[in-house]
Amino acid sequence: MSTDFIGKKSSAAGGWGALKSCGKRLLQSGAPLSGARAMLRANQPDGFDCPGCAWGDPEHGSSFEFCENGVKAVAWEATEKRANPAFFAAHTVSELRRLSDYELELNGRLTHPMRYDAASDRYLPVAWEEAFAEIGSVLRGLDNPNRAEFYTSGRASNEAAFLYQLFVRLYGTNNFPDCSNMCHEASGVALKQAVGVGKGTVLLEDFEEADAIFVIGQNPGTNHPRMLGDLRRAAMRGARVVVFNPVREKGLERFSDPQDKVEMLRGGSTEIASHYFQPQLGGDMAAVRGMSKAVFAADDAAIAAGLPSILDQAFLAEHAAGFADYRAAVEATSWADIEDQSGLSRAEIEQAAAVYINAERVICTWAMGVTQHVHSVATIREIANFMFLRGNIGKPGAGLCPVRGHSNVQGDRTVGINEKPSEDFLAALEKEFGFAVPREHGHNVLAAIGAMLDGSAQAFIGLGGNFARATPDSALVEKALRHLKLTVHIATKPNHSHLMPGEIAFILPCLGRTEMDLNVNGQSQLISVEDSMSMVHGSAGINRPASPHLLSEVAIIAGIAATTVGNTHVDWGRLANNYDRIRDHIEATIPGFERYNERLRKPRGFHLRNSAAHREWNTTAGKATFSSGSLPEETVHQRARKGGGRFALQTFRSHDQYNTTVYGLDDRYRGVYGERQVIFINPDDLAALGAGSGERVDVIGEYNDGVERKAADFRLVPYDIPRGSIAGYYPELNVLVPLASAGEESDTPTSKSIMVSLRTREAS
Ligand SMILES: Nc1nc2c(c(=O)[nH]1)N[C@H]1C(S)=C(S)[C@@H](COP(=O)(O)OP(=O)(O)OC[C@H]3O[C@@H](n4cnc5c(=O)[nH]c(N)nc54)[C@H](O)[C@@H]3O)O[C@H]1N2
Ligand SMILES: Nc1nc2c(c(=O)[nH]1)N[C@H]1C(S)=C(S)[C@@H](COP(=O)(O)OP(=O)(O)OC[C@H]3O[C@@H](n4cnc5c(=O)[nH]c(N)nc54)[C@H](O)[C@@H]3O)O[C@H]1N2
Ligand SMILES: [Mo]
Repeated sequence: MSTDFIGKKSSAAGGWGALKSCGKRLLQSGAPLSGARAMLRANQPDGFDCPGCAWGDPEHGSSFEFCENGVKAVAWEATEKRANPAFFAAHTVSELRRLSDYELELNGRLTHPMRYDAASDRYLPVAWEEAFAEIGSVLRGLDNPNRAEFYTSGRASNEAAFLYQLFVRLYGTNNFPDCSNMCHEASGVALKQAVGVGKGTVLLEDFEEADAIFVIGQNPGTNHPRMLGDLRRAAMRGARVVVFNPVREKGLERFSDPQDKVEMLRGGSTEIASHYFQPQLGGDMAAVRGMSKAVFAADDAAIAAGLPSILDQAFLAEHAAGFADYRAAVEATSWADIEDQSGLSRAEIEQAAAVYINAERVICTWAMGVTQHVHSVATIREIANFMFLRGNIGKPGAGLCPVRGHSNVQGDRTVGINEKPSEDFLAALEKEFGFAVPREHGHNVLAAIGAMLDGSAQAFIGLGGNFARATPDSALVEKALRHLKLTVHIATKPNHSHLMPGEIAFILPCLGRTEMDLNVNGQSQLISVEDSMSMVHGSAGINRPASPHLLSEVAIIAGIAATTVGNTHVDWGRLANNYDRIRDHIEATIPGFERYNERLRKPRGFHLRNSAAHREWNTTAGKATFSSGSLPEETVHQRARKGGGRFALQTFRSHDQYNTTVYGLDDRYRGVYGERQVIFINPDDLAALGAGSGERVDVIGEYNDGVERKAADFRLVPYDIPRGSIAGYYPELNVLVPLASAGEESDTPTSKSIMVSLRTREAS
């Protein structure tokens, strides 16, 4: 394979490049001073939780961990630019729709509540009270509460999310489409089945004790940069880091820590991955099963040689269910099938298994490269199976670690954002607030889109996020939103979802995480969030609000709730005025939040107990439960390979974006500058296409539902990625993600398994 890949030309991840990029972003945000000041207080005991990713915060070392992309997230919010009424007066909504996501958000922070005026095709300022009254009146007027969809994006605090779900359930529905439906849903579903709790089982401290860390389908260098610090420390003390990723991601190869002065001055860097395997898209279940097969073979050999078993027999006997069936399923899977589906050779898989066997304590982390496929739930079950073999759960230095996306997506779920709530939780709500809670399951993201498309949904309320751009088949979703009777977006910056107004439409501007949240008496309010390690901690902004007209998310929800459901069961204003009272209700209804208000104010907050980490199994079998299904019949890569010039496409993030928020047009680690319309492709595939590097193509959707899907004019970039698999950026490629393709049991759009073909521009 050719070695002249763009990604390999530049040096290690992090380092001076990271510092340079931060400086640039701070200057561009127009807020170098408040941005820099704010940055110093991110993830500090007395500061705010970083609005970037959901990686945990260290206990020791008081200095905050430098994170390039955390700085960008903070600076982006602390911008001095304003999307104020003058901005909206100067542009019709149709004009604004022609801007890219990047150009749109560059206009800065929203300052006033705005209402859409169809006659002038513009958003005009509106008084808060008027907005609340009209929203309440439309919602009250719907003939059925299930006709409204209440979306949540994972930045909302525990307090805002709890109040939101309380309001929505009082209103009468469980329609909670949530960003996690597009994200880690499969992890929640699979882990619940396997270990009885849909969350990760490790703490940050476990990374200090692990002998091996498997990182599957995740790009922490860009998306969880602080995790690189933990991986680097692990690598430096000799732990093995085993990566499975079709793409050679630089942050996983070498990392130069901007906080390490010696490393910075010497221009040095630390090798992160001791082993880097490049499976085909969707090939991870086969790869993991292959490792289990190698573990069983090694175990047989050990026993034949009169040596002790290499399996954790005590764990299997005492804690596990379904082991014999799993072993039989693995034995029934041939190496030929494993190699074919994973795209890895038996030798490579055996090498990875050897690392596992030689480690006493193993952590496995994963993210979107695992969760956004058709077979994600089965794959995560397989990861759990593999980890059970040597008891790698519920002991120090070992465990399962789905690395969450949005900074509070996990917390939002914990406090009740769930379209299929548990009976225990509903009963607790009923008892605490004295109203009849709706029991009927509600809509997730795909069901909500379905309801909007078939006309049964009439209202959409978005607590943050960019629903229209983050979801699949963006063209269809746009149409669906515009047919609604009511659209309401609670947001910090303008985005494309706001430009698809329903008949009555509002944009309601809220405070960001970095800003001081003062109640009507001028007292500062604290919010709280939960990270990927189930640590719950407080967060208080320090910046002056972007506009005096902003309200907190909590206050906005309380305002809508009061006009929609009234104050009989809940005194919304009283709760909005003191978040401690909201937390008292959380404590009364959700296990694990005892003495919430007190413990929240401890420097690092508190840990929500994870039963599986204590080897208590709340599963049907009451044990750590093996699954024993067969491998997927066919993955997207296997189907694409059958001919017709088709490829398996994944959509991932560049280094300069936060989901649909595009900070800049560079992707430094992958060597792409000033553009986002690119497709990464193996050089041999490029040659086979008869195309040169830099050639422009249209990407054509090949999903078999008769819908024409096309993303026009993308530049081909040769890259270190297996033949047949290609990659490009989300959200530009969301027009190609079919609504009809969803994960089995998770219903997650399959953003990493898209079948496409490439058409050179002349031919189109
Ligand atoms: N700076 C920044 N931070 C973020 C975000 C952001 O956009 N910007 N987004 C946040 C959110 S919401 C989330 S969910 C996380 C996302 O964090 P990630 O999951 O790291 O996000 P992606 O960029 O989608 O990267 C997926 C990785 O999986 C690999 N991959 C794709 N398909 C496969 C496969 O089939 N098998 C394997 N083994 N690997 C595969 C890709 O090559 C890529 O390296 O990050 C969070 N943090
Ligand atoms: N093709 C493809 N599609 C994907 C993915 C993929 O990998 N590929 N990833 C999926 C994943 S993992 C996720 S999580 C979703 C993300 O989906 P969303 O969470 O819906 O999208 P974001 O881009 O994070 O939302 C950005 C907007 O949130 C608003 N915002 C920012 N901060 C705040 C705040 O503090 N409060 C409020 N109220 N609003 C705020 C701003 O107005 C900003 O424009 O996208 C999914 N879609
Ligand atoms: Mo996410």
